[in-house]
Amino acid sequence: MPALVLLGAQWGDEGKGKATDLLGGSVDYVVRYQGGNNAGHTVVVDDQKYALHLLPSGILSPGCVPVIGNGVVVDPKVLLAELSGLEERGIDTSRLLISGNAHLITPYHQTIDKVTERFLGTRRIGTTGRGIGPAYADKINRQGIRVQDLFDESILRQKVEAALDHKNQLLAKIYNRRAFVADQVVTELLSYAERIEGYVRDTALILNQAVDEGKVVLFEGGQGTLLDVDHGTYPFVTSSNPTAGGACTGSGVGPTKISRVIGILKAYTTRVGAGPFPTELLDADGEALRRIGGEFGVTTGRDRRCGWFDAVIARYATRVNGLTDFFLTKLDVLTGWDRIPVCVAYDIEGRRVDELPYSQSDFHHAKPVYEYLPGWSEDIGKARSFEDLPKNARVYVRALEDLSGAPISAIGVGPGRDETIQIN
Ligand code: 2SA
Ligand code: GDP
Ligand code: MG
Repeated sequence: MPALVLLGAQWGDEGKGKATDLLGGSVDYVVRYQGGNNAGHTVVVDDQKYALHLLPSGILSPGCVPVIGNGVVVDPKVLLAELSGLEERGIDTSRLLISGNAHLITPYHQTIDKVTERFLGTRRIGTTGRGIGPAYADKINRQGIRVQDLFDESILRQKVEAALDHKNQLLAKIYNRRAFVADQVVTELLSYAERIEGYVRDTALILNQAVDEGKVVLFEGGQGTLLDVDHGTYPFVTSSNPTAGGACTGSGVGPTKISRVIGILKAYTTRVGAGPFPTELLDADGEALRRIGGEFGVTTGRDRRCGWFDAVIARYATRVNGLTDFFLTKLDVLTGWDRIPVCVAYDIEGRRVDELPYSQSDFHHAKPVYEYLPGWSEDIGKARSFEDLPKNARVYVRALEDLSGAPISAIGVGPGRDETIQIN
């Protein structure tokens, strides 16, 4: 098992943080390959709750080297605050490695994210407001500032000035905002440089060497498959590639080195922000899933939209990621329903559709075709083997497995590290 990817199979918040942490003990490196502090992973260790945004979950496992790959966008202020927060709680953060090629989120990216959303009004994406999209836009536009730029003041100044030239006009003319002063931005960025420099390495080289030495490298996705800028519900997506291919471009490790791709799959569905969501529940069931499942954003605290399990999405995730297996999470949240609807296909204007439609209009019009599975009322929090689960919970798991197209190798029955069933 030299290198494996663990990613969200739905719209994010499937419980990736816990899953990564669970594997952390047997993993040598945990690598974030995309996104930034828009991610929010909650990990519960010994009744202590940790909310991580930018740092890889592996930071909580003492034997593991956490890595921020080149594909990540790093807000240096947030990075240092998150590191200090963990250090104050006794977590050793000295093992962290950061790619010098990762791009920086600067104060102007955050401002542009917020003003653009405000300007869009009802057409807004519902971003996390962390500057993610504008930072990636600058990267693709070749106007980005990279981590390594922090260590050369003259280059940093040139790049910040070039990046601000056009943005300041945009901010003033379109958004009626004050211009950013390049000098102030440079001074702020330089104030972070010294604390960050010690972590910066050629992470692509280190990771390839690690794989060649037989070390276990885990790539940890942020957000989820349906939020992927290429394969998700565009434009209601994030600006990076959480899907499996992103692990390669975002780290510099080639696809032939990856042998396992695990999709984290919630036993129901949630989404934060705007965009289509066929199984969304706007009734008491949706409210109950939110309350029981604690479905509130880790980063922004926003209510997550909740709905029943959608097997069309799970099958799509299996396909576009080449998933080898699933971890099914939050099965315990479904305890107590008499019967549980599962979306097996869509009805699109009278047609039954079994695969995710590539046409955005079709997807917007998709109505779920439900099959109803019998529920269970027993508390499953103490189950530690598949056989410990009540019969109807086992039926539910097996049905999801059949519908989703890949085996389920673990089941979450609670938020704690040990509240997990490993299968086989
Ligand atoms: P952005 O900020 O540009 O990435 O927003 C674009 C869309 O991506 C969604 N998005 C997310 N969806 C679920 N979870 C995310 N992380 C946080 C969490 C979210 C939070 O783990 O709870 O706290 O609100 C995440 N990050 C981005 C976002 O809602 C937009 O739809
Ligand atoms: P991530 O973004 O995919 O890492 O997920 P989040 O941390 O944003 O959201 C998942 C939430 O579910 C967190 O609060 C976890 O502690 C919690 N969680 C993870 N697995 C389980 C599980 O099996 N059961 C329950 N009840 N909660 C879980
Ligand atoms: Mg999350």
